[in-house]
Amino acid sequence: MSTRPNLPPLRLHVPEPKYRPGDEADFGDIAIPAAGATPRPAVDAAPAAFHDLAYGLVRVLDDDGRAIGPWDPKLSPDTLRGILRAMAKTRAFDERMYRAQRQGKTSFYMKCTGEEAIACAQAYALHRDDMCFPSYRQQGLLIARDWPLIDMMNQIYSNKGDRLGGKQLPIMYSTREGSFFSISGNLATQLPQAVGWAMASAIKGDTRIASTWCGEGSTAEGDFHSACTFASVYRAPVILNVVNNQWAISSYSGFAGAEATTFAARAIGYGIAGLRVDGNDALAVYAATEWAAERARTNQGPTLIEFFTYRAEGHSTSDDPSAYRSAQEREKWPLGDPISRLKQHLIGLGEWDEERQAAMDLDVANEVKAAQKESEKNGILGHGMHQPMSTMFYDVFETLPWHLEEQKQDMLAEAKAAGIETS
Ligand SMILES: Cc1ncc(C[n+]2csc(CCOP(=O)(O)OP(=O)(O)O)c2C)c(N)n1
Repeated sequence: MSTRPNLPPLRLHVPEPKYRPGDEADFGDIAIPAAGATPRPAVDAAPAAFHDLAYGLVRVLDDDGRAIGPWDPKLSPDTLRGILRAMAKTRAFDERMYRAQRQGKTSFYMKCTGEEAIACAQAYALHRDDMCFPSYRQQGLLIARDWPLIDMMNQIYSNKGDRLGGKQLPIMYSTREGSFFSISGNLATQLPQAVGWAMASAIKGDTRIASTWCGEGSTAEGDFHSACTFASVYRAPVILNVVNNQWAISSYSGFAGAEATTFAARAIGYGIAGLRVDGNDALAVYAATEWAAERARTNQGPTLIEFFTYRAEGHSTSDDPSAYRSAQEREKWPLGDPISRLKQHLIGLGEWDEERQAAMDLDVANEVKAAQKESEKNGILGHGMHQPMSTMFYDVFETLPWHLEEQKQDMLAEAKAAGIETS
């Protein structure tokens, strides 16, 4: 160590979350602009016009659930009810699959509680064939697109109905027909892939755009930088969504850079349009996505949207958040719950009431329960083999090479000698 007595010693700054288990949480210092206060620029505005938006917060629903300001997407009551239902169904699905993991029927599950507005309202704002490159926390996209729940559950159970042949960790869905790109466990890899897909769409003169999602923690990956650079340089028709739910497992957002700036503000340096949006406000989520989609569809280039939200539950079934954050944070979160807020809005319009809400909740719970019953007929964890053992060798390459064929034969011979069932 070399020290000069006339200079102050250097100190490393290590970010520390404000609240730890047992602390009283208080989010009073988070700047929350009033609903309706943020301007809505034209979709062809130059990225330089987005400076304030990248540090502000687009909000439509006020504290009383009224929609106000230039970002109000003016959706029909039917569309609002559709989004509400998709969110409720996503929550019911999460509850049920979480319980299935606790019952030992599957090895793993991840909920998106508190973040339902992001995937569900976005699914409504995108076209059905726009290509989605999600992270593992956008199950709401499939649910809002009415993808069969039983198909999702088959994947979670790795059973004989699993279209992925039991090869993937539960919740890593892949449905080409649902325009839902294969989820990968490696964080942020989907970002440059989405940009490349969008570039290909533009090269071919196609009309479809791409949309991709990652958590704020994942923005620290190098792939985030590659994606932004390519998206900006080639004006790729892509929406880059950063879901800032404040936590990356036990690391708070400060470790990904939130102490110094916003995630939306990263857009400025890349010359990309950047919006920062209330992620628990389904109308703001819809409006921002519709705006960004319109921008992409008219060749104005990419948009980076930060959705400011809160991960209300544990990171996954393998996580216990009470070990690293204050249990009070969820109830103190200033942007509330996305489902309650949209429900309140619809009631205020005279288009909904508590009775209909209760009936809808019961209905979606029954729908999820019925799908679960059907899916479990295809098998659950611990109830024997659901896929032929040789499945593991297929699709490593398009055709099975000789050395994998040899391994497969060896495996089958050993299994037979040991009396193990192989299909
Ligand atoms: C490249 C890579 N590094 C680390 C991990 C382990 N890991 C899985 S999820 C996660 C946290 C991600 O947090 P964030 O991006 O904020 O998304 P969130 O889970 O909050 O939705 C980590 C570190 C991984 N899957 N891939």
